[in-house]
Amino acid sequence: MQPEKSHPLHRSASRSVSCAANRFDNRSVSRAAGHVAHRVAAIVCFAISCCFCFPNRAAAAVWHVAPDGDDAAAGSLAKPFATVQRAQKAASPGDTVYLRGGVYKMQEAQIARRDGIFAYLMVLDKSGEKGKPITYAAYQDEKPVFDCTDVKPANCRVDAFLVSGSWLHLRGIDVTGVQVTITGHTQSICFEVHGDNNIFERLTMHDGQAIGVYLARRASQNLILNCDAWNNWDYTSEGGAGGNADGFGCHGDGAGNIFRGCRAWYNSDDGFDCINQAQAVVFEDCWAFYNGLNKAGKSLGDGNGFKAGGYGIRNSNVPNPIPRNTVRNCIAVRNKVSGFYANHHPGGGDWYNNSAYANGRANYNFLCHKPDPDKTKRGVDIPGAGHVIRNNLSHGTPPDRAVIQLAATGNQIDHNAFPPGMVLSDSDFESLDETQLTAPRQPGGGLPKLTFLKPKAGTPLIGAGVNVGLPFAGEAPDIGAISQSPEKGNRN
Ligand SMILES: [Ca+2]
Ligand SMILES: [Ca+2]
Repeated sequence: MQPEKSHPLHRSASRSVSCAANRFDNRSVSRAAGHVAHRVAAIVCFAISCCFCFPNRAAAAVWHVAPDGDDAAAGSLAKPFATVQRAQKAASPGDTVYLRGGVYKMQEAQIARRDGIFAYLMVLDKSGEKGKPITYAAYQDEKPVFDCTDVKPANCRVDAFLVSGSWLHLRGIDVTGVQVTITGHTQSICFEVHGDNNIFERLTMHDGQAIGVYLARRASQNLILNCDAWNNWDYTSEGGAGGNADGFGCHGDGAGNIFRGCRAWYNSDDGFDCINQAQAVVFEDCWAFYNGLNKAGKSLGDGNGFKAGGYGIRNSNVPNPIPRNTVRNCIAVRNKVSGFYANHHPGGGDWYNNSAYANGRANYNFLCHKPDPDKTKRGVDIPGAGHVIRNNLSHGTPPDRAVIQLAATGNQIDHNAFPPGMVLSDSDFESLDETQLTAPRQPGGGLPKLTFLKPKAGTPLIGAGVNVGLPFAGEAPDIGAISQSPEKGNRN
């Protein structure tokens, strides 16, 4: 078995053999000659060392996996492996594993690890290193599809991928059909993440019963970039209520996780959910729409666009300090219940430059919770405080549903387009064509360009915001997630 380029381990072996040979040869020469010979040998040995001891990072190995591959093959482009697990065995930090396009029809016999009720179909537990990630990427513009429809281990929670390794970069992988086999409370997951410093890019997770990307345990410093999760509904469990399939979830105790440029729609529970996240998380340039519903419009689970908080209804295990989450440049449209939701969070959050349109109960809902003083029973719901709310817009709901459950004092609220201070009309926007939200991504994976919810020139939204630390051109940023001028403070 040979990779396409020399493997670092092979190069180390060459070095030790060469140096041992030089030491042996020097024994038989005279002292004077030996001195010269020793110097020559030292130079030769050093030269060999330079060639073989310090592998050039650019020479990292490349491996290939294909649906018609063979795990006994070399893993080359011409003779690819069949499975991700085999490629992981071969890969070292700095290496790239290319996944050829086509359907990988996963089977129950391929489950890599079982642990109690958990069945992990593929486990990425070998880490890269800082500056030398192991990359698992779609080959060129091909589309590797991991179809998990046939993987139905009885009474198990199913993960398509468990990523417990760190310094990994996954790009361009499609996961579909992940199953739920438990009829009570449970969840299945497309990508469960326990590691740190990973990048999850251009992953697509759809038409299954599972959560898309789910960060848990010590997962920290992960970037979830330009991923899409749609049409996920856990119809097998809890009578089909659909209360567990979110698009994206962050529920660990690690810091520094960022969701950027991701879309979630028609997921049966919420679009983005960090109810159990103990350290601050950032959602930016993300879109959530039609969550809590299925394509036919059936009402399913919770149905919030961004459930950006939690803990408040608990009497124990509330993190200290309470995490302060950030939601910026995000869009929430026609989610069943709330577009942007604080979800009983006991502290405030930072909400900048978001746009909410026509969400079912409210565009913005800052509901908080006052615990029971004796902590023996559920406390009472109260309006939220501690928030900083700037440059956001609300449209498409009755005025009394634009912003709800916000305390009259204790928040910093300014430069928003909220009624009654500013009531927008349809004519303030270039377009209200929601179909733009599901348009194909740009070639590099960026979100499609929108005229939907984009303020028209001359409207009161232009230049009416305040500097919140995001880039903008001109005197002041625009209000909302989509700027009239692309360079004016958002990346959409
Ligand atoms: Ca739920
Ligand atoms: Ca949820």
